[in-house]
Amino acid sequence: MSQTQLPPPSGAELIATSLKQQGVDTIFGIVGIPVVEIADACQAQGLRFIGFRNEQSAAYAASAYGYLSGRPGVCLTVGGPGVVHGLAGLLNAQLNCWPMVMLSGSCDTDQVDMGAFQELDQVEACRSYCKYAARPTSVDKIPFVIEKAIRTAMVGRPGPTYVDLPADYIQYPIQERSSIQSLQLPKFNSSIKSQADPQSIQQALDWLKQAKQPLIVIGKGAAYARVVSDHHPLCVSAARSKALKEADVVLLVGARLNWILHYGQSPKWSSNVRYIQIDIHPEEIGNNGVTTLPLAGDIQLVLQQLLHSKQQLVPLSRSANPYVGGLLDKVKQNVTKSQASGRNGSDSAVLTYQTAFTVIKDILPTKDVVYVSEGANTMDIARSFFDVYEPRRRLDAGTGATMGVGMGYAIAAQCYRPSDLVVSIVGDSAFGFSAMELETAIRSKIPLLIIVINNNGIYHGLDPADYDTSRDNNILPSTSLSPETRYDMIAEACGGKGWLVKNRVELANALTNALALRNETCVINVMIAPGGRKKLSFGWMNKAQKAKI
Ligand SMILES: Cc1ncc(C[n+]2csc(CCOP(=O)(O)OP(=O)(O)O)c2C)c(N)n1
Ligand SMILES: *[C@@H]1O[C@H](CO)[C@@H](O)[C@H](O)[C@H]1NC(C)=O
Ligand SMILES: *[C@@H]1O[C@H](CO)[C@@H](O)[C@H](O)[C@H]1NC(C)=O
Ligand SMILES: *[C@@H]1O[C@H](CO)[C@@H](O)[C@H](O)[C@H]1NC(C)=O
Ligand SMILES: *[C@@H]1O[C@H](CO)[C@@H](O)[C@H](O)[C@H]1NC(C)=O
Ligand SMILES: [Mg+2]
Repeated sequence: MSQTQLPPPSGAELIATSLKQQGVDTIFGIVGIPVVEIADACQAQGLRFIGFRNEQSAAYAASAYGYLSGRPGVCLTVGGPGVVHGLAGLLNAQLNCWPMVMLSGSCDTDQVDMGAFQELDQVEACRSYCKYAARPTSVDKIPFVIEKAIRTAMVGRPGPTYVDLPADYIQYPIQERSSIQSLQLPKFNSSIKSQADPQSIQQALDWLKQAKQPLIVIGKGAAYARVVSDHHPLCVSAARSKALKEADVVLLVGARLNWILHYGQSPKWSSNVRYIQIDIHPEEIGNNGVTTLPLAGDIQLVLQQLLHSKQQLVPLSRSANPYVGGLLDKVKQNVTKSQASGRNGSDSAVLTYQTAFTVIKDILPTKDVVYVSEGANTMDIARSFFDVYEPRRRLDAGTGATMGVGMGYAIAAQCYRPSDLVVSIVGDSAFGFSAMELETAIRSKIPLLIIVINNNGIYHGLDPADYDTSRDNNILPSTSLSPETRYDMIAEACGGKGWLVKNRVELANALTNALALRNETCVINVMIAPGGRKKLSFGWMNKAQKAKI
C-alpha cells in the first residue's frame, strides 16, 4: 500500500489532534457534510471510527464507552436531524451520569438564521441535557473547548457535554501544521477528589454501630471504586424487597433515592429508616425531602475514611444477628424457587424466561463476560439469573429505562474489552429499536452474541392465535409484535449467523455453536411462551389510584 498523503492542515485536523491529545481513542458516529473530514482526520491520526446506522445507537455507544473506560466516549454527528437523534444519547447519559462528548457539525457561521443546510440552534438544543454545551468562538479556540468538554464530562458527577463545530471552522485552512501542536492544551489527567467532613464520618460510624439491621446499597456511582461482587456472602440482591423493608440504617454508596429506590420512602422502606448518603454530587444528598446524613466526596476516599477510623465496625454474622439469617434464608428461597422453575418441564417443552435463562447460564462461561440486557421482563428476570463478579460487567436499560440501548452498549463493550465475551440478552421489542446495528458490528469486526427473548411483543407478548383474530378485526393489542419475527435472519442478511430455537435442546445446540464462532456476530432468536394478557404491574409503580375527577 502506498503511503497516504495527508491533506493540507485544516480545522478538521486541529479537531482530531485535540481529541487525540485529550486521550480519545475511539469515535462512534455517522458522517456526512460537514463532518466527514473530521472522521477522516481522526482515522489519519490512528483513532478508531465506528460508523453506525443511527445516531441514537452511536450516542448510546459513546456513553457506555465512557462509563466503561472512565474517560468520555465521543459521538460524532452531522447537524440538525443528526443532533436530534443524538439527543437520545445525551439524555440517557445524563440520567445515568455517564461521561460522553457529542461533537456535531453545524452550518457555516455566516449562514446562521438563513435557513442553512440542516440548520438548528444545536447548542441550545443540547444545553438542557448537558453539563456544558458550546461552540468555539473562533477556530483557534477549538482545543480549548474540546479540553473543557472532556474535563467537564469527567469531573464531579460525570455526564454529557456538547461541542458545536461549524462547517467553516472544519474546513478552515491552517498554514503551518506546527501551529496545530502549539494550540494544544495539556491532556486532562487529574483526579479531583475530595473527602467527607470528618465530623459527619464520626456520626456515620456511630449510626452504623447502633444499627441493628444495616444495609449497604451500591449504585452505578460506585463503579470506579470497585466495590463488591454479586458473590459476596452478604449480598442480598435476591431478597431486595425484604431488605429494603427491614433496614434501619442504610449506607447509600453512589446510589440515588430515585424511582429505582422508591424515593427512599415507605412503604417500600421502613418509616424509621436512617440514611447515610455517600455521593460525589452534593445536590443529590437529601433529595426528595429525605433527610440523610451527608458524606459528600469521592466514594473511594470516603470509604477509606470510614474504614480507617479508630472506631472499629464489627462485621455482621448470621449467628449473631437474626436479621442477617432472615435475609440470607430469603435469598436461598428465592434462588431455589427460580432454579426450580428453570428446571421445570420436559426438554421439548415451550421455553419460558426461566427455562431459557437456565440453559444459557449452564453453557456460558462464568468469567470475562459482559452482559448487556434490555426489555421489561427479559431484563428484570435476567438480572436475577446472571450474576456479575466485577463492576461495569452489566449494562442495561438503566436509570432512563431506555429501550434501544442494547446494540450500542454491546458494540462499545466489545470495543473496550475486545478479549471478553459480550452477551446481549434482550427482549424482542427492545432489540427492534436498533437491530440494524448488527450490520455495524459485522462490518466493524466486532463479534457479539445476541440472544433475543421473543414473546411476540412488549411485556407479556402475544399468543399467535390472539394475533390472528385481533388482526382480522383490526384491534391488535398495542403491545403486540408479529409472531415469530425472524430476528435471526437479520443477522444472516448482514453477514452474521442466526438460529431460531424453540426448546432447551435447540437452544443449547445453537448456543454451543455460537460460542465456537467467537469471531462472528450471532443472533439466537429464542421463542418463549407469551405470558397472557394480565394487567401490567411492576415493583416500582404506585398502587392503583382512586378516581378524583
Ligand atoms: C425509549 C423507550 N420507548 C418505550 C419504552 C416502553 N417500554 C418499556 S419496556 C418495553 C419493551 C419490552 O418488551 P421486550 O423488549 O420484548 O421485553 P419483554 O418484557 O417482552 O421480555 C417498552 C417498549 C421505553 N422504556 N423506552
Ligand atoms: C496521570 O497523572 C498521574 C500523576 O498525576 C500519572 O501518574 C499518570 O501516569 C498519568 N496518567 C496518564 C495516562 O497520563
Ligand atoms: C425474589 O426475586 C425476584 C426476582 O428477582 C424479585 O422480584 C423479588 O422481589 C425477590 N424477593 C424478595 C423478597 O426480595
Ligand atoms: C412447572 O410447569 C407447570 C406447567 O407448565 C406449572 O403449572 C408449574 O407451576 C411449574 N412449576 C414451577 C416450579 O415453575
Ligand atoms: C478469529 O480471529 C483471529 C484474529 O482476527 C484469528 O487469529 C483466529 O484464527 C480467528 N478464529 C476463528 C475461529 O476464525
Ligand atoms: Mg417481548
